[in-house]
Amino acid sequence: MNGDLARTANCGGCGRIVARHANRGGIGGDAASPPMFTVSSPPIFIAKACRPGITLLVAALVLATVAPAVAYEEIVVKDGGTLGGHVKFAGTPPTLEPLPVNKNRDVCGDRKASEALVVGTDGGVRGAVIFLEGVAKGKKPTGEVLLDNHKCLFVSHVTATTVGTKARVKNSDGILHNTHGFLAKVTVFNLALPNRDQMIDITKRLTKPGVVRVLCDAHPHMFAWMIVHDSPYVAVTDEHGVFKIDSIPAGTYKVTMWHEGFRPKGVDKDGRPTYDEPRTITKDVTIAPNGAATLDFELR
Ligand SMILES: [Cu+2]
Repeated sequence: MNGDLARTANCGGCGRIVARHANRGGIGGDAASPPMFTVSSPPIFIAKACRPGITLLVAALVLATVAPAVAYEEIVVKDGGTLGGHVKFAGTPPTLEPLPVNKNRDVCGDRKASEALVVGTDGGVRGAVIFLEGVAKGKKPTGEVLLDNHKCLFVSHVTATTVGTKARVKNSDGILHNTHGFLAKVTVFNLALPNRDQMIDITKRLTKPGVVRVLCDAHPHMFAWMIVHDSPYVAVTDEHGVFKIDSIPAGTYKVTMWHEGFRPKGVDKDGRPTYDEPRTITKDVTIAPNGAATLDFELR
């Protein structure tokens, strides 16, 4: 869904002005990763000329009056609040079949547990992503993401980062992994990692927010998700389903929980396990200055 929403309007018969809403916050987009949220920036008007002089002037005037899309701005957050909570599974979670390993069984073993749904004994769901939508100004991103090919699994199965924040892929195994990331259907990185402890920086590949589906081209049982957000207000739940996001400027926000699909649908032509679509739940929350808000989500 990285395509623009476009509409057209007549311009006195002399041409067309096309209004495009640049989509700067789209996460997901097709069958592989359905729409998750959309932040529409102000429309950008493009003149399509039949009389270039006039239409270009119109375009210039319109552009001068429309604010451009605003990038995330780092500020010192005064009296920021926190948002915490749980993601719990409602009812009895399905038991997922282990995934057969197609090669390198001497290193990987014969099968691996599916991590599409990981529910603890307390009902907490690991690997759900929580994010605040539309935060234009706020804290500086901290930390970095390291996606490790470790014992023929991606560690961690779900990671979250911010556009521009350092992110790397590592191979801790002594066999070839080929880490392949897709944003919708577009490849954003495709890395052959033949050597143990090899590391490749992908920071500059993650230029757009969205859900990056990560596969290993060598091992169909290996898959992961990397959520690239447009602000650092994003967190992944731990093994108890707990999350916490801090230094939030006071205000009211939409908060979305994302979780990958986990109801098995079979395997694709390469033998990769397939599951149903990811889920999202969006709620509103108000963060008071120095406040501590709580939001819980239920997955079912
Ligand atoms: Cu692999």
